[in-house]
Amino acid sequence: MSPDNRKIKSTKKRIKKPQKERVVEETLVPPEARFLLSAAYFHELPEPQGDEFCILGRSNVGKSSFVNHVLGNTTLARVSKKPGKTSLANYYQITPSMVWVDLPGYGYAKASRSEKKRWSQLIADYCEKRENLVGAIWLVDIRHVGIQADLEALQWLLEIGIPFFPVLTKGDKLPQSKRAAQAKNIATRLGLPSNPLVYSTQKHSTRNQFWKKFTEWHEQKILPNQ
Ligand SMILES: Nc1nc2c(ncn2[C@@H]2O[C@H](COP(=O)(O)OP(=O)(O)OP(=O)(O)O)[C@@H](O)[C@H]2O)c(=O)[nH]1
Ligand SMILES: [Mg+2]
Repeated sequence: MSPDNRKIKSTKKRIKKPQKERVVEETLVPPEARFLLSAAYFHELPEPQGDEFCILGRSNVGKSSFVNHVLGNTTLARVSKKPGKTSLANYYQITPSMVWVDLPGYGYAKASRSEKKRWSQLIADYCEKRENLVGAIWLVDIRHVGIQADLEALQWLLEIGIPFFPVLTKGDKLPQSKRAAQAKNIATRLGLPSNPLVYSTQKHSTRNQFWKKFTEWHEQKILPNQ
């Protein structure tokens, strides 16, 4: 083999096959939210300012965990394994023009009678009378379809005409292979026009998906419940 031939051979070795194009998902940085205040009664709510969204759902469905995860800050809301942890309307400034309110959960039977009464009054007053309420982020546990308390909440949301953005929580508690079918099943059972977003605090990609869909919804490009 001549020296020239050797050179050609080694050059050939260095030529790499073109790499397959990899789709890298864009990571959205969540807004830097901060806790504002807590209110136990409607008359304690702050002056309306900006667009307000509430986080609504059964007790223990994962509302406060969702707030922390989707905003990338575990110090914002208090979370507990036991239902009934959030007993006040907790206000968070999300952007200069947007506020979220983490509400107590509905459907918790074991709270005292007076507490249950105050919670349901607070939720009802808030959703029915709050003038700058733009919509509810409505959380439903992906494993529990058609629980009476959720069906009643849905009926009520429709009656009072609050736009709502449905989110299925605890997605990781179902095998991946069953999640999409369950989302479809829930959409059918609840009469939703599209499959709700499946969320999991164990999966960072769901945060991205939420912000993408929620922003579209907020900008009124897509209304998930209409
Ligand atoms: N595996 C899993 N657990 C979750 C998820 N979201 C919430 N949890 C758990 O569910 C439990 C209840 O969560 P919270 O966020 O306190 O629920 P909540 O709806 O705010 O409850 P209340 O304040 O009592 O109305 C906690 O043990 C959380 O760790 C999730 O996506 N996956
Ligand atoms: Mg809570």
